[in-house]
Amino acid sequence: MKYFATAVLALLPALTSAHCVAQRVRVNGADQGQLVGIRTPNSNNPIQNVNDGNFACNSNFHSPVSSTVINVKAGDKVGTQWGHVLGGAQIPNDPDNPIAPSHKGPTIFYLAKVDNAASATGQGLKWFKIGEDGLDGSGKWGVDRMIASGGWVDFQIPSCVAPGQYLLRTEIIALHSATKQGQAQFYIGCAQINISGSGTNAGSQTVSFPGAYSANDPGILVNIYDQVGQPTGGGRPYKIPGPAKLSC
Ligand SMILES: *[C@@H]1O[C@H](CO)[C@@H](O)[C@H](O)[C@H]1NC(C)=O
Ligand SMILES: [Cu+2]
Repeated sequence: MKYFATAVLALLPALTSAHCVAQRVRVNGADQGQLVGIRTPNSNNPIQNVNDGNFACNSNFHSPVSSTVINVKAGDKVGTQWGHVLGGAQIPNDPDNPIAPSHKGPTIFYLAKVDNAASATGQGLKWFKIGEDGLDGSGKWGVDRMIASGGWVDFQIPSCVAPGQYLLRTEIIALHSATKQGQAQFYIGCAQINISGSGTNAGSQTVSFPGAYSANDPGILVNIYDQVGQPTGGGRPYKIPGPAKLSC
């Protein structure tokens, strides 16, 4: 009995904080290193208020924040890696790394043009969506594909994006409790990139963060479960929040 009680208690922290943080960037598969060119919060707790003042890029970052701005070409595939905690696993064979599998939902990338990606805060920027992966026809989510990729989410920088420095906002929305307003979990990180190329588009259909999402968006206040309680969407299409993504 004593052993059982101890084992249950030992599980509790993992059960109550099965969250994640973005912590690495890769360019065409080349890992740039932990905390290089990306701001990673100290806490893996999600934001749940869509009007949170730090909804653009999160807050309370590991210090020092990287001064690296990662060079990419328009058309490159850029990825960000999520992990349960900084470094990935919190315990050996951590079942909640890169994120608890219960945390179904979409993965999304936005860009915002800035003068200096190393020093720009996320505040007051005009964001445009460049990548999104929601629910597919077999009931699998962007988060399922992120887990299968070892925490990586990759999207292509559209070839028409204008050269210059940008913040890349990587986002996961975990919808396991989203049937109640205010219970969707937003995981957010911002990478610092410098895009080269000959494109001319620095965003169409731009949005502000906070501002772009509302608490009762159909992709935020939503039941993802089917009739037998599986998180497959129940055959209903899932509408990823935010504007349409840029198409060149
Ligand atoms: C951004 O890329 C351009 C073109 O390659 C380069 O000239 C410039 O120095 C880069 N800026 C930074 C901050 O890396
Ligand atoms: Cu969580």
